[in-house]
Amino acid sequence: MSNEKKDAKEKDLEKNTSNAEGKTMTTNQGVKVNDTNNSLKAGERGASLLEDFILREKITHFDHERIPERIVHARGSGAHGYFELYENQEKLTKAGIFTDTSRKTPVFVRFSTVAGSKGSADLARDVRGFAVKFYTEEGVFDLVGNNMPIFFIQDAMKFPDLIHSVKPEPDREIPQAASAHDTFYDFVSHTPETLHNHIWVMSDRAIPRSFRMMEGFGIHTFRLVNKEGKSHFVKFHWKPMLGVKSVTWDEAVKLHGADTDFHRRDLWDAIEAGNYPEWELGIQVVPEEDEHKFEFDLLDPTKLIPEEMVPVQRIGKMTLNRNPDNFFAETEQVAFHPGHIVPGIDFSNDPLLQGRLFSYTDTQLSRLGSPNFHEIPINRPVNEVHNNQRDAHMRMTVNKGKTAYFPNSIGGGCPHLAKMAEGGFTSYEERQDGNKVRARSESFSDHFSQPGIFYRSLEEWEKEHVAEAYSFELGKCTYDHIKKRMLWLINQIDENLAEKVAGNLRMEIPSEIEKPVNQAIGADAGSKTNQPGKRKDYLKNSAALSQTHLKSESIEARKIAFLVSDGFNASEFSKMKNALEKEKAVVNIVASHGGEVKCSENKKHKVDAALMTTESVVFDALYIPGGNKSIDSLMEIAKAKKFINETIKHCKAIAIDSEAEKLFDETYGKDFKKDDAIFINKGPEDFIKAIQMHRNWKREKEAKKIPA
Ligand code: HDE
Repeated sequence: MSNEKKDAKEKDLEKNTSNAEGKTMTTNQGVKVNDTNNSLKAGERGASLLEDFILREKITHFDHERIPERIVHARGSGAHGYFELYENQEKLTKAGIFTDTSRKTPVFVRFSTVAGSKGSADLARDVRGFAVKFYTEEGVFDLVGNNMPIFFIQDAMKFPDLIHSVKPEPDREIPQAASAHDTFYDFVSHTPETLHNHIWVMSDRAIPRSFRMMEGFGIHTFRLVNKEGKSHFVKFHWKPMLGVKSVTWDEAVKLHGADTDFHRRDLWDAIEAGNYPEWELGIQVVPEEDEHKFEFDLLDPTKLIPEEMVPVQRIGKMTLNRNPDNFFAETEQVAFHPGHIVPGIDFSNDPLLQGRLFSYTDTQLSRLGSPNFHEIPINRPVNEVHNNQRDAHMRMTVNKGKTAYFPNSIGGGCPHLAKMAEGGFTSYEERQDGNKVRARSESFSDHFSQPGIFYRSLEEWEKEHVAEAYSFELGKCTYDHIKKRMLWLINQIDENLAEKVAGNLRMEIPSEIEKPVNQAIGADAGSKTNQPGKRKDYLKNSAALSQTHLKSESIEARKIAFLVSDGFNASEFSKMKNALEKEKAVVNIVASHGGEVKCSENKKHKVDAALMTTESVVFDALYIPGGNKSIDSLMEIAKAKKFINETIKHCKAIAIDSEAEKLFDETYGKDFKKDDAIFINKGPEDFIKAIQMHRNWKREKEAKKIPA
């Protein structure tokens, strides 16, 4: 790429990149190395010598290669890109990224799971982190969000409890990256404020098809502040251009084995192929004077503002167009912080956000080992940094001059302070007046209404999946009293849902549970009870909560398996391949064997995956071209039939040519020939439309019976 085309951050990172192409190996001190395979010894069979500085340096560096993984969000994947604004938002904010439409602001994004370790599987049922670092001209702005619009707890004080409960149990260190265990449900069942985020985690949002197909949310209410100092409350949203899509739980379980890096690979491959993931940035704006107009408290992070009450305005677009050069240097060392804001953006008093403002710098001190983590290339702003902070571990900047204090005269008073006109940050002057209390507002105690709205807003198939997820998770718990508390709580959200789950567990829904319900906030202390009130049905449902609300026509980067063996029909194959590739889908030849496979015209085609090395769950759809020889040999392979059965079971689109029908008839396919997304001897058009739909959920009830 020519240097002019590179954005400010790319040019900045270049100062630290290194490329060994055509270069001689050296030690870290720059001494040329002749042998990196043998240590220095007293004779070929003699003892190693301590003086071997080349061995010592190599081994010492290796011994210290690991840094502590993030306590949460340890497993993540990153990408570079840029953000562009559609329209000047100066009425709301003075922030340059939201007022200057000519800017292309560089960003680095890291997606993550929360509970699992760095090496855990991508498809764990979990919240996904969605953290965006904007390298703006006025400094770094981090929007450190999740793929769900609410959080589990209302006060930062509860965060260690929440995380300790979901992490592997401390005696045996199991289960890894899974919420389905006793300690998590012990906590949840005693902490009803968790129920809203929890029901989202029970939905398919917790098992996305791709990072590219997730929404993102800033969660907390923030402020936008304009030039006149007027503030509006704001919630941030990311809306994916590919719509919101998920896999089924059965696929997620199988993907744990088939491809633990499924999401990481998908993001990387899409960007490499030029299918750049895109999201629109949306804002919900609430004028200060409307703060108390809602049935819930805007400062309560377990509540969302339904889009029916305050619409989401789309103000810009983010595109991810470049993979990192080095995972450790960029994705691992990137340090996000909700406290990294720029003039024009400010905080609200959300007690979870307020606690986060402390935690993120603190955690980098142990993870990255020094208060100089802002100097690590991926973290440093693209504008200049000048202040009187000095020294500490791994200081990179060589500060000139004698003065590291303010005020000074010896250094000419520099660095001097920014006047307001030069864009210095000033906090929004919110009036604060209150007694020091360790308490929670009564306006935070409605824990059942919004989970109810969420559940009622789902499509039938989504509701079914939620009931199955609760049943699975509680089915993994061993304590009956915990399950009973959970059933009672679910019943407060929705009676139908509770009945289904109780039926699966063969348990009764208790009519009472021991009080206090709200143990987590010390319900019996003080005069306030803070007990959760009864569910209020102030909104029947909110269409935006179902993942079907964001539609997309694109099949870009969808992976389509072409199942073949030698002798497959070349013309049918090419027609389908060309049509799918025109739509930017990715065609993979899955063959009875590895290496190459011959078509009916005796041409050799490179096999992308042999049946023995892959599984149906890594693909979005299946096509089987005709060719008797190919079909006859596939009929001999049990894995080919399993592949087809699973594709049917997971409600995916299938196209088969007429000669392949006999193979299909040897699978459960014979019972599904009238299905809306199964096409026998039809052109690619219908198949493409079915792939756009993602899944034919109408099939699910019957397809579930397939024992695959
Ligand atoms: Fe975080 N969170 N968090 N969190 N969080 C971290 O910071 C924390 C919360 C989120 O890709 C840690 O650098 C506290 C909400 C993301 O590097 C740590 C509380 C939301 C990431 C931390 C919360 C998030 C983190 C661990 C409650 C959504 C990954 C490593 C008060 C709005 C960022 C690190 C990345 C990471 C603390 C709650 C999102 C320990 C104390 C709410 C996406 O500082």
